[in-house]
Order: sequence, then structure tokens, then C-alpha cells
Amino acid sequence: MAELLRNFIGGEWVEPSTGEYGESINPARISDVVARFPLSAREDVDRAVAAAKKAYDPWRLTPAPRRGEILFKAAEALRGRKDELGRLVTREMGKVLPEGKGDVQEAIDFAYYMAGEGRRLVSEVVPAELPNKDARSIRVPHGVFALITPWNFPVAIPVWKVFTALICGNTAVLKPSSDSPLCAVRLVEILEEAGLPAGVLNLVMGEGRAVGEPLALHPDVAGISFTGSSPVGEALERKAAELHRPIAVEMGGKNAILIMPDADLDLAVEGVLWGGFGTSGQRCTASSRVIVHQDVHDRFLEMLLAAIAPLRLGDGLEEETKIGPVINEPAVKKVLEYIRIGEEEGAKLHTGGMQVTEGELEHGYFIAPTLFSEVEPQMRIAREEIFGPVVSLLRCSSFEEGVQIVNDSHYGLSSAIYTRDVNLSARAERELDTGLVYINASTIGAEIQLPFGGYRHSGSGHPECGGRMGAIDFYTRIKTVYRDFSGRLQRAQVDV
Ligand code: UN1
Repeated sequence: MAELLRNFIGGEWVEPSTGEYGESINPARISDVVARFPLSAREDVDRAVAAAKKAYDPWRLTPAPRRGEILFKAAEALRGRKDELGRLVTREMGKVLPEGKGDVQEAIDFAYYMAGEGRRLVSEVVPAELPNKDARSIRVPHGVFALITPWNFPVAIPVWKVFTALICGNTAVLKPSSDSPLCAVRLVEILEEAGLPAGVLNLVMGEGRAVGEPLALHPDVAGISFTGSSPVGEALERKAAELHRPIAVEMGGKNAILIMPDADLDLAVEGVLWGGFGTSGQRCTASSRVIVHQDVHDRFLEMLLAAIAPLRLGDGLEEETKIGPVINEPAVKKVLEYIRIGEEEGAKLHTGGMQVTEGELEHGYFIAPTLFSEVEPQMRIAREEIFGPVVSLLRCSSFEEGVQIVNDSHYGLSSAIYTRDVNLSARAERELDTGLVYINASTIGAEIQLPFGGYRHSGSGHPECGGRMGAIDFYTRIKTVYRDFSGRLQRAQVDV
């Protein structure tokens, strides 16, 4: 039975002003309508932003450790409900169950991490140059945040954004993807039950144009955090610039794994399968390019094909399934179109290359894991984000050439190298020009306690997640405070 969802505004679950609803569909079984969600409009956005604005002062004045206690309770609830939520992730967006649970685990890890941040939010105290004076920088919140999240990590990414915004003392309006609204509703319910005051977090569901854009550009919004496609993210960045409004965008990737002749090839095969076909290739960190040194190219190709053959497509809730569906019909079309382009460009298709509709698979959006070889760096399939289970093999004849191919990309999120040469690993770490670099591991699987973000068109340079340079910097503003307790005029730089 499809659950009927409501928006959450000022602590109340309310119907959308439009009275209209859309459907969230299980991509493995399209007759399974997971939820009916509000197709909201500007009016709902206005109410949600007003509620968040009203809640801002009391929330910013609540001591951060107290804010952290509420977030800690929510972390506990997420942990207690991991299995249930993991299954929901799989049902609503299709990734296989171990990954559905992994999505929730990432949310749990981050929720605890940010709850603890309530007792840190570290800033600086430095000596003043004049006597009887102190000099500090402190962190202050911005106000109301617009948080726009994707479907591919439907619990983890909302948690990244919501928990960071809130621990810093901001209030927020969350606009989740229309492909995963129920996951967002569960998260908001958990925060409500944890005791979050009314209005601190509001939820408005609906389409990007009707809800996401008016929300991001609302006059009372102080900052925007967006994860999703590059065209939408970049359009928002331009509009935010006109409004002089801080914006963090996390967008596409064309991530590459570089395989050197001395690599442990079995390990590299596992890394390519995990990074290329995990989540059906629908991660912004997915390994869509694999650049193999010519000395091991043919052997690697053979090993990889043998490893792809047994991968079973199916409903992610079934234990034997290794690869789930892609998210929806437009995704099927887009991925198939890229496969067609790849063939037209002259790449060699070894396996996959089609939608699979046999038996039960007829009822979902399944694309066979697809492998191209003889892909050239200039081909579109080597340059554009496909966001599906398609891996392109390219050749290189040296480390330098391999690195050059990895870096020659519009995007710059994640890269990896497989080598057993410790010196080469150090050079790779220095030369790979991406926000995330993995040595002897795939391009996916970032941990939450360090910054997560990409270079070039992958992101705006404001990373998500933890670490000293992580998302806290974006969700707070710095205020520099000088306090002179000398009781007389002291002139900096003059009275030295
Ligand atoms: C994303 O694909 O949008 O590093 C996020 C990873 C995950 C997060 C991916 N922890 O693959």
C-alpha cells in the first residue's frame, strides 16, 4: 500500500497547497507504488521558510551541546531502525540491500559525528598584539538553509546536510528528490521524535522547478546546499551569485581507476566491479573510466569479463542480486543512449549494452552491466557522466600518460590507482587532480570523518562531511572579535 505523505512545516504534517500528489515507484517492480508525495508549490515553500525563520533565533541561542543531544538521540533512533530503513532505501531507490543498509550506516556514522561536533565547533583564539586585549574568531550560523538532496543516497546525503546545518545553529528546509521522498519523511520523523523544536527542520516535497528553485532563491534563505546533476547545480550557482548567496554544490563525476602493471589484478578487478557496478553505477563517485597499462590490458580485460559474467541483476531485496535497477525510465533512456553513442564512436562493446526484460525483470528498470574497451579519451563515453552500470576501458603506456588521462576531465571528484610500488603511490597521490584519491581501493566508499568534494565541475569547492576543512566551514560564518579591556584607546599597528 502506498503511504500518503505530507509536508512538515513548523512542526505540523500538512497537505500541500496544490492538493496534488506524485508517486514514488519501486524501480525494481514498477507496480509497487511506495508512496504518494505532495507536489508542492511556492506557497508551501513560503510557509516552510517562514517557519524556519521563526525558529532560527531560539535555535541559534540553544547551546550547541544541547543541539547535539537532540541529534544524538536521532542517531540512536537511526541505529535502532537500520534494518527497516535499509529495506526502505532498497525498495524506494533500488540499490541492493547491503548497500541500502550501508546508506543508513553512513547516516548513523555521520549523525553521531555531528552530534559530537556540538562540543567542538572549534574556532581560534590567538594572542592580541596589544596588552589587555583578546583576539578570537568565532563561528556563527547563517540563518535558514535550503537543502536539496538526491535519490542515490536518500538517507545519508540528507543527513550530511541536515545534521551539519542544524548543529551549527541554522534552521533548514529540506527538499528531497521526488524519487525518494519516503526516506526523507522517515528521517524527519526521527528528528521530530528526538525532540527537535518545531520549525527547525521543515520538509517540502515536489519537483525541482516548482519547489527546489523557489526555495533556493527565496529572499529569506541565507544559504544553499545542493547535490544533484551538473546542469541544475550550475544554474543554481549562477542565480545564487546574483543574489550574493553562499551555495555549495556537489555534482557529477567521471571518476577513473588507473591500473599499473605491478598491480594486484585480482584486487583491481574487485575494485572495478564495486566502483563501476555498485549502486548500478549511480554514484557521483562511480568508477566509469578504467585506464589500464598496456602491459596488463588484455589480461585485465579477460579477468574483468569473467568477473562480470556471473553478476546477477534483480530486485535488491533478494539475496542473490548483485546489481539492482536504475532509478527510472528517463535513466534507462539516458544510459541506453550513451551505449549507442559508445558503439557509434567505435568503442568495443564486450558485454551488456541493453535493457533486460526477461522474466521478473520485465517489471523494473534493469540494464545489464556493460563493458566497453578500446575507448579513447576524446570519446563522449569517456568524458560525460552516464550514471549507470557502464564501464569504459582505456589504455595507457606509462604512469604519466595514465595520470594525464585521469586529469583531463571536466570533472574532478574521485580517482584511484592500483600499484604495489610505494613510490609510485606517493607520486599518484600528488599528481591525481581530484578531490578524493584512493590507493589500492576503488573510487567509491568515502568515510564521513573527512571532507568529501570534487574539483572543477564536480563541485563548488565547499566539501561535505567532516574533518577540519569539512562542511562546518560552509554552514558557519566567521566572526572575528577583538575585546579591549585596557580602558584606553589602543591603536593596532600604531602603538607598537
Ligand atoms: C554520491 O555518490 O553522491 O564515497 C555520494 C561514496 C559514498 C558517498 C557517495 N560514501 O561512494
